[in-house]
Amino acid sequence: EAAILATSQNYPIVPLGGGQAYTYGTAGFRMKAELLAPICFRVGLLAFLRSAFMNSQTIGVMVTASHNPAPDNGVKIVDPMGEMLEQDWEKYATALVNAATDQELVKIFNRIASELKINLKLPTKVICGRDTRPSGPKLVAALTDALAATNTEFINYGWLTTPQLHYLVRATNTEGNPLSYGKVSEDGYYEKLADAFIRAMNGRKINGTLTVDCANGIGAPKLIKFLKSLPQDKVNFIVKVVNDNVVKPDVLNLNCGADFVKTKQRAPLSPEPVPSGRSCSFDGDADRLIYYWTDAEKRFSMLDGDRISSLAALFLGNLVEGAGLKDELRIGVVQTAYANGASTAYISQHLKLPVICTPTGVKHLHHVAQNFDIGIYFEANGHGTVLFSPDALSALKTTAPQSPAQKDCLDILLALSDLINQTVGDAISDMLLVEVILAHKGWTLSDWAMTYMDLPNRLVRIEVGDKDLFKTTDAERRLSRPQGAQDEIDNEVKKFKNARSFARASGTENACRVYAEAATWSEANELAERVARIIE
Ligand code: 16G
Ligand code: ZN
Repeated sequence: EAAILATSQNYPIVPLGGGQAYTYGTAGFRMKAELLAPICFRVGLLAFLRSAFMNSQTIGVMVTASHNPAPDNGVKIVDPMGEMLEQDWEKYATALVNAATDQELVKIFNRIASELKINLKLPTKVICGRDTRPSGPKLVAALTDALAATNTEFINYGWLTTPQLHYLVRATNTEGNPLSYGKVSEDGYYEKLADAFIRAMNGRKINGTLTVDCANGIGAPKLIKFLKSLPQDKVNFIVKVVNDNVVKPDVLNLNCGADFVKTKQRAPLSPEPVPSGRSCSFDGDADRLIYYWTDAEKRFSMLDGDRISSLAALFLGNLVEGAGLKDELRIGVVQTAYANGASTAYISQHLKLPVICTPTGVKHLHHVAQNFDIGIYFEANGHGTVLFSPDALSALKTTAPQSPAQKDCLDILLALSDLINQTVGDAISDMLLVEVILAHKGWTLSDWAMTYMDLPNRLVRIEVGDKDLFKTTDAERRLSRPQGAQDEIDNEVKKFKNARSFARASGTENACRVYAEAATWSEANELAERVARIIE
């Protein structure tokens, strides 16, 4: 306690004028990096409490601002199984961070400990990683000070992708037990992926070169390490890594990366696209993935998170059928309101799989996906993964194949359960999944795109005085506040064919977002603008 008080003096919290408070949002605390050191110090205190509360299990802390501009940064906590911090605890994070003085901080710290009956004498352990932002080391130093003040064992892994940190947290907590998630090292992560990738390929060949835009972020050095660890005699995977400049801080996420490609619906400004070449983009912390190509006439086509989700649903559904487990394993897909209506129709009507819609934010999708034996979840922005339940894993391991074809299906499914990150969306792992599926099907990106036609759509960002006036229900698809607004939206939607539109408050900035889709581009635009006028 004395140690916390003493160290805390070095990290005075900067009050956010106007009666505003810091909040642990969808992506932890995220803002201009200058404000973050005291927040990281306090998040360190919470990580200590969480580790003690979870009976000495290891907790993760990731310092990143993902796809946001280079001057921003952020910090979030990872729970023992590699999942996002349990939602019930977000309020404790918010309470600690908003304590006005050092004394009040200690008071809140003690109050949380006694409220949750946390034994503060237990050994505790925290591991951390950070992206390539230059503000990272200072923020990790603040975290280190908090962990020293609480006598917490601490490993700083330095540069990691967000999903690598999630991997390491789970691997640390399962080390030496039958549910071991893999070796507790960055190399262990590459080994696990490389081995699973080769098994999942099952001798198939990959066509042509894949160009990977790494958003000038952490994905670049990590992807290069992965490729070095891949035995080239076992799989011919030719990758060209571009936008890999992690030395010049201001180019991070600038005119490139998954968020740029998805929101601008265009290829990165550089390099010049190879006509009809296969490309994909990661975001700044390598947990999002978007595929695309540009044809000889310079027409751009994109395959986003909804496309990855429906591709995975198609492939996994066929494998489960081939493995003879169709009646045993429940496959389902989880999306948000942003999912293109054509993808929802394809999955539910054509693939005949259940689709559930949840509010935005990975934590919501992840928890719903866990209710399936094979739960596929992706946000349209390219963040997502596929979760295998313990029942699914044991069925795959214990089913005795009656034919070589059935054995192949079982083997490939098991390989995919190792290849696909079970903790969080992972651009490297998801990219390998897509490459496996395309290789098995012998598909180009345009074959993949032909599975269905996306509905034209438009997303608009609207500055509002107070976004908290906007409240939603029905997984963010309807506004419950302000009163009457939803009726007005319904009224506009009615005037268009195949149309859908919704408005929601952003969870990451003080703005509202309006999404609209309709039968044609001009109608989607028109509808988005009309709904935007209702919100303004
Ligand atoms: C966060 C979420 C992302 C979501 C985005 C929505 C995580 C790890 N990240 O970045 O999944 O799509 O917020 O932002 O959950 P918005 O609320 O500003 O639209
Ligand atoms: Zn990200």
